[in-house]
Amino acid sequence: MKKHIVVIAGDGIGQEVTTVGKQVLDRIAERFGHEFTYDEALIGHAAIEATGNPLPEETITKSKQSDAILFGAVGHPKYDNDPSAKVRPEQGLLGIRKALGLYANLRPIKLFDELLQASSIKPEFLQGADILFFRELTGDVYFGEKGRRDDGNTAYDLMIYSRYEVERIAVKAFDAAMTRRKKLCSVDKANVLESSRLWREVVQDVAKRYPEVEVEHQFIDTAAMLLIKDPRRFDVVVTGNLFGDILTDEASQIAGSMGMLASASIGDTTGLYEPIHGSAHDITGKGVANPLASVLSVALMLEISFGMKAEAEAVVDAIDQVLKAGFRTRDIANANTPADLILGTEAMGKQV
Ligand code: GGG
Repeated sequence: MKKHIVVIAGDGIGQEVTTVGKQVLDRIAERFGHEFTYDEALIGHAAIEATGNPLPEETITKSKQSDAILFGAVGHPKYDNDPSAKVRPEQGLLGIRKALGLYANLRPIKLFDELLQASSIKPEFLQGADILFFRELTGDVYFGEKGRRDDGNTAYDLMIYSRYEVERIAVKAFDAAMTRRKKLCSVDKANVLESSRLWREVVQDVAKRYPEVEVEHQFIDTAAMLLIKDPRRFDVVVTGNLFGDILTDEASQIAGSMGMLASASIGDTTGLYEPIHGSAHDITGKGVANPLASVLSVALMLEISFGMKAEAEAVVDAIDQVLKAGFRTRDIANANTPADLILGTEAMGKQV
């Protein structure tokens, strides 16, 4: 099969980890007889530096014309200490999701057996945990009206959802639940927020079409607690943009590290595949970033966008074998890991 992939490495460790992701794609092409061609495009701080715009038009055009997007990360510390900056790297990521209609963000929480000890959670509460998050990606406070009033002394971000937006992500989540353990947890804050009351109402409506799926509704605060207390109770979790952003960072600790969590953003057009981690400028250029989230994102791309299930399994199996052989990047190593098995980004990529 021939596929054209746009690589948008972005900022910080985005460059390092997508390089490994691309190497894994090349290896898959070689092993399975495919032809993958690539193009590169700018986003985030890198794009601001080059063009003044965090999401150049060319990046959108190239992305729309591709079969899939391999994405790295966006962000730069200089903006964190400058809250008044009008142009920010993150606008690139939010903008491309909106421009491509990528409303569903799938975040699988996969715990490799070998990493049971790497997790912050006790192994006895963890073994067998397997959760698929659906984070809504193009609505909520991220896209609602925002601004300042009272001479800048009052700020607001409107939390807004329409029935249509909730319904389409709910359908995706229910469809996925039907292929898994047929359990779905919808997370909201319906005891306080009107947008959450609509969210719950719509999920309840959609649930009627899926009588085989066992549905529960949890408030975000309870869900955050249950995720640590009893992660195995969850199968598919569907939630809004803000709650999903926060909850999946928390859930990454089930998998041992943020560096292990991949994501697929899907919707109306080309799928975008990226690690859930950000640009991590504290370790940029040191060659120590964990590339496995990027590699797992490649596995999602192969399966979801290209329908290459065997190829995706080969990638996940390769990671499994590398971990079984004892290799670790430093974020998933512990005090007992022999120093010669702690690898940098490039070396870990080569092992995979
Ligand atoms: N690879 C994910 C990434 O770059 N995250 C940084 C970021 O801006 N995240 C905001 C979001 O995911 O909504």
